[in-house]
Amino acid sequence: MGTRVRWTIAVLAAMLLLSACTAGQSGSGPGSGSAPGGSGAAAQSGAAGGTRTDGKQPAVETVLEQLKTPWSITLHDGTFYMTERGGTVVKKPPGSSAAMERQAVRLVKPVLQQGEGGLLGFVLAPDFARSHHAYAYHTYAEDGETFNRIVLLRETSGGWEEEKPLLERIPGSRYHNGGRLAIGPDGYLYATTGDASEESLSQNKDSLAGKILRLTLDGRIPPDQSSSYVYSYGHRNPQGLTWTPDGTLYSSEHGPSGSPGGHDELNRIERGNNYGWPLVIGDETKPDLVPPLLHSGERAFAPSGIAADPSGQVWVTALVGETLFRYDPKVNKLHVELQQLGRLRDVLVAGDYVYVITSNTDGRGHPKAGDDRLVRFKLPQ
Ligand SMILES: [Ca+2]
Repeated sequence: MGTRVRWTIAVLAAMLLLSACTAGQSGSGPGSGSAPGGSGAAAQSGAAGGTRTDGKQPAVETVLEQLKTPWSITLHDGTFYMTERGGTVVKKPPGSSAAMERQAVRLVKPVLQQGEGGLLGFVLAPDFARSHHAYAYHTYAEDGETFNRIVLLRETSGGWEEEKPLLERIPGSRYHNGGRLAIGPDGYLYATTGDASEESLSQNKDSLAGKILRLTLDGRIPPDQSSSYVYSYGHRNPQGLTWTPDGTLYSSEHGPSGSPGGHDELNRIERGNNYGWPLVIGDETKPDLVPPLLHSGERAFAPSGIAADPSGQVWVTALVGETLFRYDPKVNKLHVELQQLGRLRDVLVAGDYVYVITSNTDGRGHPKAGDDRLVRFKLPQ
């Protein structure tokens, strides 16, 4: 490795450390965001972290400003729907003259916005144009405890109404609520859940915590999945889900807090697999535990939303890392594509553009005028 390349990686590591320090707690929970280390894993993560070789940033346009801790982006026929963690949905119809609307979400059990919890994942139903249905994942309090639930919503002229709950009492906490929803190519609803700060739950297949769940669109266990919603387990705090055009499912996941910290992961998800938390991290192996495709070594970049593009590249947002990465499955590497916007929460690829939302108003960032923002840039050819 040439001196210049080593230096570039050292600068990147220093930037990430600075981000971690100034941002306080990472998206991974208390105390995460450890110093870059010199271990073999960290050396690997230098390759994983990467940097742009051309030093350029894409030309970024702001689509919307003044979002309040946005969490997920969806798009239907040119209209954006973005959840805000406090419990609202921002709707922006197409056209520069169309005003954005902040929609109320009326739920039977109110959103609990605390720590990393709140109104999180949101996905429109495949028949949304006809049914006006969407699915949402949110934190709530019950019996003095914190949980998460997945609900079916319907859009009305007055905002969103809960139609029915699909799955409740998913363990929750101030930290590690997971929360991403996506509908797979198989037509089922997938959800990521965190370990709710109780590590042992991730290995307990009877618990809904620390899992990727799969359910029918009306909330039942899929007929091909024996007797459980659990699709994969051994996760800590996964927050990204996407499928590449070949049908491969990827998920991003926050690694441990404290020491050793970092070890954020990108995983290839297959049904029934055990992804290791809390038995192993990083390059550690044990029989029947599936290692990540790559991990961040002792640095934390706290990956959140991910999205595949038509060519099979996977775009990965990072909160602490304040970077949009592009993962190239052919070489199993992350490439830095976009920085300088602060914390990034979710990404969407649609048409010729990559859309990203920032998360600088979440209490761990440094909001600039206009934050939080939805921005876009041209998908590289
Ligand atoms: Ca793992």
